[in-house]
Amino acid sequence: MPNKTPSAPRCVALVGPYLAGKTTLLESILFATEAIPRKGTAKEGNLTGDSSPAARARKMSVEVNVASTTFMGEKWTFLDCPGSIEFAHEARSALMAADAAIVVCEPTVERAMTLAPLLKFLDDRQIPHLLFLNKIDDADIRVRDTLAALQAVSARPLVLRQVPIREGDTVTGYVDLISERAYHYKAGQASDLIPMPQTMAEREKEARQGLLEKLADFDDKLLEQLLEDTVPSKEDIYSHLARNLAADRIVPVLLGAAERDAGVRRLLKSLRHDVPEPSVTAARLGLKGAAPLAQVFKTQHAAHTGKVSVVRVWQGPIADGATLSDGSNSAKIAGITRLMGNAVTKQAKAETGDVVGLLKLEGVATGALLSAKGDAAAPAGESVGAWPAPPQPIFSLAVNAEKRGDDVKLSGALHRLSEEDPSLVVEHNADTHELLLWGQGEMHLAVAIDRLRSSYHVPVVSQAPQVPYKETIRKGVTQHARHKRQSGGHGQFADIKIEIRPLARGSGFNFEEKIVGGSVPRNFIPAVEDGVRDYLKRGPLGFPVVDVQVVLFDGQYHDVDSSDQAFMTAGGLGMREGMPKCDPVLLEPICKVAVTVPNEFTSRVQRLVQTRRGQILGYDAKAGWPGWDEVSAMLPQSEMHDLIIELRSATQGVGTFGWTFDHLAELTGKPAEKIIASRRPAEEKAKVAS
Ligand SMILES: Nc1nc2c(ncn2[C@@H]2O[C@H](COP(=O)(O)OP(=O)(O)OP(=O)(O)O)[C@@H](O)[C@H]2O)c(=O)[nH]1
Ligand SMILES: [Mg+2]
Repeated sequence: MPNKTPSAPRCVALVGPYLAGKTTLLESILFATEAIPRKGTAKEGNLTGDSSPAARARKMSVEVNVASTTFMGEKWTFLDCPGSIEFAHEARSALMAADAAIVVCEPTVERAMTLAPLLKFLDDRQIPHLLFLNKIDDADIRVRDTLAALQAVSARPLVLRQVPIREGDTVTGYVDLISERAYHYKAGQASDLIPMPQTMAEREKEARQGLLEKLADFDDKLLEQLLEDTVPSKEDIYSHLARNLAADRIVPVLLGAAERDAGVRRLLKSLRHDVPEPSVTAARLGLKGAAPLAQVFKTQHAAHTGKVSVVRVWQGPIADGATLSDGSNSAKIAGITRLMGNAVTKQAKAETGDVVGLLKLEGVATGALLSAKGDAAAPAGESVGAWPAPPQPIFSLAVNAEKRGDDVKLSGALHRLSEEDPSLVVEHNADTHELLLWGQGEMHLAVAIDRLRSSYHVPVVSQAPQVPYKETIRKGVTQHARHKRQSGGHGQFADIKIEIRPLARGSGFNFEEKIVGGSVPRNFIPAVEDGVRDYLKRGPLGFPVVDVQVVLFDGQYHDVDSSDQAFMTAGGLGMREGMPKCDPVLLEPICKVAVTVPNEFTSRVQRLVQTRRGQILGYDAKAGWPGWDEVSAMLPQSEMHDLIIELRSATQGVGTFGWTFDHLAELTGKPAEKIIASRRPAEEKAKVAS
């Protein structure tokens, strides 16, 4: 029994690897708690979660699904999170609002690794979590082998709470290790209590002892009892479990098959016992402030309601029409909605513990801690309650509106998309003049691009972005340029002598003048510089020019015909004639990358980097990540576009990388020729061909 009836609704996030069965589990929970009359299935595409067109089309979750229900008189909200690593930020944001998490995973040894980044996040944030070993109906390996593989990636001890009963190849029920009762699964219903099968007695004793020993690691009294062979009471064991789970010291493991409703009611009962109340969670997160206090963990824009800020209410009540502030923006709530998959219903107020949508809080972002006066202190820095920063973008596409006139609409829509999902970043690249959409991978961007079309009615075309190549020169030249034109009235006259010189890599551009005796009058000198700078946008190879110095050292002028315009033209002319003689060379951007992988993949990653013209700088154990390495390398940016795709496929999806631009390096020979030819404008290509 729970020690006391919780005073407020609790919230649990369903997380875990891609396709482990989280949305199916949500459906089963809603069915078991009679929130829905019949279950949908992933196959039919009618689950309560995944009701958006994007999720249905892809048969996967692409955002958090929110649904509330009541179990044994207590209120619950479940946050069914997407499993794909590309939507991890969405899941992490939801985890910040939850009192506990259920990590749904499949009983496989090979894919245990895919849980590591998630478990690390949960432990770093001290989020109480239990494991639900789903698809136990399909499991062809022993639970203890799965558990051993999972233990290898969990910093906290896994505590098995049930052992499976097998009949032939299938798991048909379980023995609960605390009550020591045996149950037989029954589709769509609570499991049947059955007599303990004789074959199970030994396994049950051994597993129960294992459970007690793990709990005894955190309690001297229990340890003493075990040493004296005293059997602790059921109530004692329950309270040890609840206490250690709440403190994220242990990870209880339950078994089941969501699709058959097997083990789901048992799971709900243990949530009921063990999940901390919202006040405990708020204290863990360090969220302080007078009521009302709420935090936004998701932002949506819906056609019929406008902006929806989905919040966890840490201290209620919050009434419709109230004004809330995050400290810099305050906004009036224009409606409170209760969410159930895609269905929303209005309500007048929200209470402590609730998860609701607050409408039209303009200016308020995901992560914002809202209070009446905006004086609630949001935790920062290293604290467990600090809002998680979005991951660094690692994959990008250049996007264009399909229709020319849609450009303004597109930038508005992109702004909203990145407000909904801060792991989507929009960049106007100054070098390539492309509009870039950055995110976590192909699927992440494909879903965003779908949304542009379906929700914002801006169809876009996308392609791999251009690499911002540059060019420079390898030797200097002295160049004379004269611009002279006589055409009726005023003529134009400007004459300059310049020296063009290469500069050290990374110097950029430098203009100097060494005019003596006024051969070029002071007031015209800036015009010469303007003409030179204008030329630098596109050098002889067709790329922006860097690391060049131009010295204006002599020239001539005419009292009447000289002008700024004439000297500017002369500046450009001098460059156009001089630069091709300076041995121009292509420069390619090189990035410093730090690839993070489990160390069993380290050598594979090193080879991968090398085949991409990368230069390995070294590798080391990743700080704070036992069993993981960080491989540092210099990698040409042109090799980075699809790096994440290959890296994930080589590392069971868990490898990732961080990157920063490092330097420009000369690129010569065939690869350079190919790039230069491909960037030549169409008209020039035609000229070359004829
Ligand atoms: N055999 C079996 N299959 C299951 C069970 N639960 C879910 N599945 C199947 O697993 C697949 C994935 O189920 P989902 O519920 O969509 O998985 P998910 O974890 O929500 O997936 P993402 O949100 O995309 O990460 C579907 O084909 C389900 O039918 C189960 O208990 N047993
Ligand atoms: Mg799902």
